[in-house]
Amino acid sequence: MPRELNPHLRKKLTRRQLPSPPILVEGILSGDRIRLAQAITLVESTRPEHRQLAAEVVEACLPYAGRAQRLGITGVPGVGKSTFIEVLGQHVIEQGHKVAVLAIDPTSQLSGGSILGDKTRMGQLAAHPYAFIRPSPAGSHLGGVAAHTRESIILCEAAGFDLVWVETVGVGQSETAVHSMVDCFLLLLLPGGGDELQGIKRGIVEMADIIAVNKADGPRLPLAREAQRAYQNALRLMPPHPAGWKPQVLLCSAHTGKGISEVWHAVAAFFAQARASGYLDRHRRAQAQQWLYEQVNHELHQLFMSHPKVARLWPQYEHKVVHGRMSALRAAQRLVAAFEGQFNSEEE
Ligand SMILES: Nc1nc2c(ncn2[C@@H]2O[C@H](COP(=O)(O)OP(=O)(O)OP(=O)(O)O)[C@@H](O)[C@H]2O)c(=O)[nH]1
Ligand SMILES: [Mg+2]
Repeated sequence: MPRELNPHLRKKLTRRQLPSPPILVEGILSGDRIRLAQAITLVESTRPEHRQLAAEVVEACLPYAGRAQRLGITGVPGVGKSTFIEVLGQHVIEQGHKVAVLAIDPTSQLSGGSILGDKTRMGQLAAHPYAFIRPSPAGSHLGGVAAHTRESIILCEAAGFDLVWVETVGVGQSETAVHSMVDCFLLLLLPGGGDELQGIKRGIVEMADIIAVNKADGPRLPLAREAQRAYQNALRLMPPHPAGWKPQVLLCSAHTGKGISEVWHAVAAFFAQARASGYLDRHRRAQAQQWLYEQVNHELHQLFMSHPKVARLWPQYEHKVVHGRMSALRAAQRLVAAFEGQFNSEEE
């Protein structure tokens, strides 16, 4: 395996020698992609000393962030997300945009995942000076994904990317997290089949602002049209969109490039409507509130679990709860009391 393509190796190498926050911030603001990548590594780090430095970098970048269009792109494995992003990315760069792609990879923790494939499938885009592609492991904690991806979005915006795309695999819970940090949510579907056959969760369709049936080429075209009709009908039954937007179902082929510019038109139309209706601002404010809430949850959770007394008592209480000798409610109350220093008994 070529060394430079394995992001885990790269991460291990760079993590030890990350530059200081002022150097990172200066680099980010001047559009230096290496500094941006290093800052994201810092933001994703779980080491407590890194959290403080990460907060400093994010804080310094915040005044320069917020102006990008934030687009979530989701779809089941194999639907063609990477291929689609490669093509759409080049399309928007030709129009003068700069695009950052944050790909959340749920498989990467175990196996190195599809990152390797993505890097090669998005080869041209990855090499373009106006593009930045960053695969990130989904991590073990969902709050973590949300928090770190939000921070990474801010860093990308401060680095001058006017388009930030967050890619997820549409099978798990991380879509809800991603939905809470993007302005527009694009769902890629396969030709034919309903939700069950496609393996996507119902809620994900409801979150979509734009649906594109990919692989609408060759013998699959009739099936793609069928899927388009089915989802157009399904969307009619959904409650009205808060932006007054009519979610669209389009056809495209990342292979031939057909329909790709229409998808981009739909994204532009969505942003025009979202801005005009005031939805964009409202949505972002609500997201910021949620961010604070999640961040506090996350920090408290970390603090709680790393508290020495909690760590010591946890196995005892877990054992009792697992064997039905204590309710989870009572055990939780005891652990919280221990955390607050109000409960000293180590055994009962
Ligand atoms: N016929 C056809 N094939 C496509 C199209 N888009 C992608 N593919 C093929 O579908 C396969 C999967 O594409 P990817 O872009 O890797 O899909 P992905 O959604 O990124 O997959 P994961 O990263 O595993 O989640 C590849 O073999 C692509 O060449 C398309 O529009 N038409
Ligand atoms: Mg992919």
